[in-house]
Amino acid sequence: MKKHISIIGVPMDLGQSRRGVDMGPSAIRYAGVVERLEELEYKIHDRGDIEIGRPGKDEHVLASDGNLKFLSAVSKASEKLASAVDEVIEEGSFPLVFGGDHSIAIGTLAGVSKHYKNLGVIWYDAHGDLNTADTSPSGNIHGMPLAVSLGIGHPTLTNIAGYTPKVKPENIVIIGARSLDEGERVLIREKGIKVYTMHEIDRLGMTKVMEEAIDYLKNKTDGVHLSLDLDGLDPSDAPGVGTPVLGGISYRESHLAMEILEESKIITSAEFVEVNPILDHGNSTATVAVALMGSLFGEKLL
Ligand code: 6HN
Ligand code: MN
Ligand code: MN
Ligand code: MN
Repeated sequence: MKKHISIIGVPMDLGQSRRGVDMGPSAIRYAGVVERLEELEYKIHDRGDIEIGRPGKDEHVLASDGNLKFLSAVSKASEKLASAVDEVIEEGSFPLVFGGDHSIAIGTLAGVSKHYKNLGVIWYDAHGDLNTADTSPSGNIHGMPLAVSLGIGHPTLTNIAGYTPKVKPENIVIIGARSLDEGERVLIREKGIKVYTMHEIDRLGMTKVMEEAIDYLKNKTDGVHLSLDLDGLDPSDAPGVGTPVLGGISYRESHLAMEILEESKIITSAEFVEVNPILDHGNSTATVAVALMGSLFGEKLL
């Protein structure tokens, strides 16, 4: 019997400051994701896009809560996304979410986590996304979703889907970090969050990093969500992102990471975020995202 994947697009750009990332889901579809995954042993159900409310002309100010830009629009979209993801899991299908900026992980994790006692999270990203309104240098909610999922942050965000927290610090692995704000460093130390920075990736190699990450999560979790921010990759391989950071993970290393995850069979949900076709060279970043999904779902050359 074919396994089922359900695609949910989230054209969200209000979690950060550079317009265009709302077109990420279209760019990823245009890069041929459905056809690519259909080649594998999967039946694909594309549920289309979540509707994102557009804030009115004056609402930038109204919708801001101190240092949280567009709090109300982001919260509303997160609730809708959480319900959609919840439904997909109820149906026995694999949720595959396309961003949109990384603030959407708040909704994805809210929908996923209620189905697991001990959800693991692999956060593949140049950033920690562990800010709160108090520590954020930007007020952009896309820099906060991992903190929010730990139950740290504005209650409107931490209580999406009516419960908190979504994930325990000991069930998180961050991979690819090379840009952390001071408050994020403090939180990582305080909570003992496992982080493979670029230093460990260079030093140990991606194979060892992934094997360690899988060993770390395997026995203590009953499901693992992959949250892959395309800016985890080096900007030379993934230029179409809003907050690029030099010195990132290569396409080859990422491809290998996805293959190792596929072999481990631990991944139970996934999202690919921050593809911004306006900032891209051609549609290369969406194309990379689709190639990585191919590897994650078992594409083999021979
Ligand atoms: N992302 N740490 C910076 C901030 O504004 O909080 C950058 C966050 C980037 C978030 O790429 O998903
Ligand atoms: Mn991110
Ligand atoms: Mn990032
Ligand atoms: Mn390297």
